[in-house]
Amino acid sequence: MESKKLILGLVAGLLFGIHAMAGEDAPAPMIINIADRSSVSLDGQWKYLVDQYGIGYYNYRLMPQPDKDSFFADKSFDDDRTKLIEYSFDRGGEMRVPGDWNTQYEKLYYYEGKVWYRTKFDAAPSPEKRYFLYFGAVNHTAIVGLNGNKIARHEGGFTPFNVEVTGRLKEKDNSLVVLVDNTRDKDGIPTNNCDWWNYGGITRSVKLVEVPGTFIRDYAVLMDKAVVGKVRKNKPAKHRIYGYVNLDGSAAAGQEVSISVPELKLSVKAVADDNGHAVFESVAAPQLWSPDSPKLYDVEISSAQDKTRDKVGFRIIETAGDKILLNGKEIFLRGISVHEESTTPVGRITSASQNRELLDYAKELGCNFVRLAHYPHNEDIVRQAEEMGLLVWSEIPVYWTISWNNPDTYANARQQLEEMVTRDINRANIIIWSVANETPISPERTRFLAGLISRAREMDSTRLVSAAMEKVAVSKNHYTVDDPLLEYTDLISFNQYTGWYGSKSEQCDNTYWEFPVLKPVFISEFGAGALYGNHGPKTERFTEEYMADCYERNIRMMVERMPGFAGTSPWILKDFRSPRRALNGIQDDYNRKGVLSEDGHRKQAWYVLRDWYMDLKARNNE
Ligand code: GCB
Repeated sequence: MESKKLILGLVAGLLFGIHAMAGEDAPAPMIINIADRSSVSLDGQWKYLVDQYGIGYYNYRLMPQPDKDSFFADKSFDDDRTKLIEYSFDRGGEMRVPGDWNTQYEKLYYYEGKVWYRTKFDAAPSPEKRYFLYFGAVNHTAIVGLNGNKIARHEGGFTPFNVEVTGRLKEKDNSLVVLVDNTRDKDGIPTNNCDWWNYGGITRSVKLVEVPGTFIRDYAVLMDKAVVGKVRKNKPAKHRIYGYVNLDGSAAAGQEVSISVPELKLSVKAVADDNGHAVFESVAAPQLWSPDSPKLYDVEISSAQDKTRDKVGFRIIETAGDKILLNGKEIFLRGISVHEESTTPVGRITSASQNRELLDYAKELGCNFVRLAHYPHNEDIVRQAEEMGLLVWSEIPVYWTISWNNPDTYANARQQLEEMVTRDINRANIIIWSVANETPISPERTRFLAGLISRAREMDSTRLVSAAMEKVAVSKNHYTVDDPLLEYTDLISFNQYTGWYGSKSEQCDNTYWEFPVLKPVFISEFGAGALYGNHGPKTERFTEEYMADCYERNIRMMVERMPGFAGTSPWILKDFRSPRRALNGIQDDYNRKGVLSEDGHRKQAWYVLRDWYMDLKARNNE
């Protein structure tokens, strides 16, 4: 019966392109605040084998092989040279985890495809505990095998997942094999066409996490914007503090959990329902989190067997007409867009100091906001930004032309959205969830995105939800945004490249804007390209002078002729790798729209932007 099912599954998989095979279950539900859990790091040098044709997975008929014949078996030619075993991880090269493979070996610079990773580790499993393998991110698809068997599959290159391995660990020499595949896919999220480097690999940390039999899996501690009771002069107002705790384990149902914020004298208990879900509410008067005063409170969540600590902030973000209000006060978002790419060496970010470097640049520019484009960035950068008082726009890689009619594509976009929101729901600095970037308007696309927006709101009603849309010409000098998605978003947020794509800088001077609805206008991108150190007339493309001039004119245009202008995140903090940039001697595989070069040199446009932001800051007494 089982084998019949398997055969049917295989046939269905081949016919309908369903990828998951036996043993490739979805990961366990996400465990959050992983840094606070008891864990062992599995980071370091792993063994790797490049597998262009998928020979470690398929047989020569391109049928998936049983685990024992696949590379998940982790055999080696050297185990028994009388046998024909045509691989050996021990003979493979070493690959750093976390890290992208493209920048670790020159021969892998352009490589997209399958790479096998293997590490070995000892463990001391206790029968009372449960164990999970946690992956911060693997780009793009990961199939995880432990001690010879595939156990889970995850799709989505920028969000964490964990796989339960309770009862599967040995004391010595556990073999952890991960098949990583970053092949671009027309039906994927992102799809096969985008403007950033498709860095492959186990790009974020891996841990073995130990939790009690019934443990606190995830939770939210949020604040309602409505004020409770009377506000006393010079005292913070009282608000409803509410949220949930999800317990995971056989003893979850009916168990009591406690949530406390000692500094606020808040201590509340709740009881989990049959699904382990406990909701709570209380009242407190927190000092609100803001860029000027990024106040965070220690929170402790405890259950019969488990306890976890976190830091949370409380803030109110809302819109009123065409204004964005933070804690009831109008705020202008002085932002910058950022890719998760380091300066020296250039590659996927793998350390807290690389995160810090980018955020320090943003602070130096005078920003109070960063757009973490175009996918969920690592958790540490969000947390550091929170401590530094930087507001965040966080987005999923629904970018350009997605397969809007494919239900699997939608399911994956929704899964990535849920993973992003679940991981970061307690981060006060995130004020905008974005579900898409520059997607072409059609009824299918609007249905797809409206579905994601409504899911984001269902999971979290304390933030704004939006998408980076596009402008459209009403007449030669007159632009608007005419997108049915505006009905669903909180902002008129869109990218506009006046002066760069399709026009010259002067175009900014006589471009006029008007919008069909009264909502805050947020320019999620504008910009121009320049090679650092390339000088010439301001009419010559890719000179610093052109870029600086284009910035100046854009800023003037937005400030003077864009009604409801409430903030911007120019494109982009630093030059970043992109396969779409083929102009040798100038681009050399880099998108040159950074106000910094790829290694952190300031271009003239940096100073234009910084002067504007510093001036705004001074005028607001910030
Ligand atoms: C955009 C995209 C961004 C690109 C940028 C560009 O509109 O959102 O991902 O990198 O333009 O440089 O063309």
